[in-house]
Amino acid sequence: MDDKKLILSGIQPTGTFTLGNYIGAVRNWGTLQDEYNCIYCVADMHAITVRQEPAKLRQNTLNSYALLMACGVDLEKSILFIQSHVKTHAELSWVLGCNTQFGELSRMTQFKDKSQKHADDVNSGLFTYPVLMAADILAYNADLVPVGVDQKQHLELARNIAQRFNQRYGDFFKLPEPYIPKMGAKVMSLQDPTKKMSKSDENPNACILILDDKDTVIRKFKRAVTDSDAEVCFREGKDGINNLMTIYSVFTGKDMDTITAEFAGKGYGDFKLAVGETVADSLEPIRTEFERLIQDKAYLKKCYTEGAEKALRYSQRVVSKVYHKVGFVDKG
Ligand code: ATP
Ligand code: LTN
Repeated sequence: MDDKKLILSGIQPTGTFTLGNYIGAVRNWGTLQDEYNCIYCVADMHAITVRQEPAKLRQNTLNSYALLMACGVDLEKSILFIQSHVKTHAELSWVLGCNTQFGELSRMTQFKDKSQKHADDVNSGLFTYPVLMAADILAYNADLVPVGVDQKQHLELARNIAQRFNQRYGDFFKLPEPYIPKMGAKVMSLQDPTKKMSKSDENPNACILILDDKDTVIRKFKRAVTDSDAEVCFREGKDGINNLMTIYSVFTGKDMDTITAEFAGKGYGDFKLAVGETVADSLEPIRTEFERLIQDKAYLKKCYTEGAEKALRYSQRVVSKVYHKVGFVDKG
């Protein structure tokens, strides 16, 4: 490869992507492709840390793959694959797990949250999941990892694991840096703007799904929880309005002062409608492209098969060196 920096990221196929996933992560995956070499995966192995219905997981995985393409991941420029198709991730994960402390994993806030939420199934995969995520990144010796702010702690752990490995076995891994967008790194729920917008929210009005149609998008924005004064301005304590302004700003490129001026003297109703229409119009081409791609199963299969071959070739070189470094006998 050339001397461009390498980007790696993943997303779980646990449902349809939300506007939070799109703004915080996936949208940037497309825009980074010219400046960097990019490798992206649908993290289906991560998804089974919580119970999944097998047929649904398979469907969600294919949908996620097609949706990433529809969101702008270009297979001429980037590698896009399904995580379980590339065995090096699990192989490296074992070695990295032997270089990760129980205490470090116990401190992961997502583990604490998810083990409370799924108290009947606190399985060891849920606990060691950040090690697999570190393996996803380190198997390619990636420089940068575009994610939303909620993944920052996992990324710090990946750096610590890499550093520990380097101390024990000699300098080898790069220390991956998070790439977190300045705007929209944490899109909030439309129903409770103190909480992150999340795929797994039970309230369907709390999140915009990328595949929602125009009327649905507008309806959800109209119902968004705001506050009792009527000024569209970005200020502490106005969580709902701040969130809507951030979303509007991301799609229009307008800064907060410009948005305030645009809606001076108008009510929240006008503002919510404008945000809804802007978002719906921006998502429309994605929905159309997704509908086209998901029909063509043969083409999708060709894409993810080639993606996995490229990813395997790349990561195999790294993982073979790791195996040698830790003292495994080289294969003939
Ligand atoms: P789940 O509810 O199943 O935990 P999720 O919606 O949190 O799912 P993930 O698959 O965990 O989504 O995240 C995929 C990517 O989207 C990650 O990079 C994550 O940081 C980012 N992301 C998720 N939610 C948001 C949000 N509300 N705002 C910005 N980025 C987000
Ligand atoms: N754990 C992440 C998804 C994910 C990821 C990765 C992100 C899996 N592997 C590698 C960045 C790099 C999540 O749940 N959002």
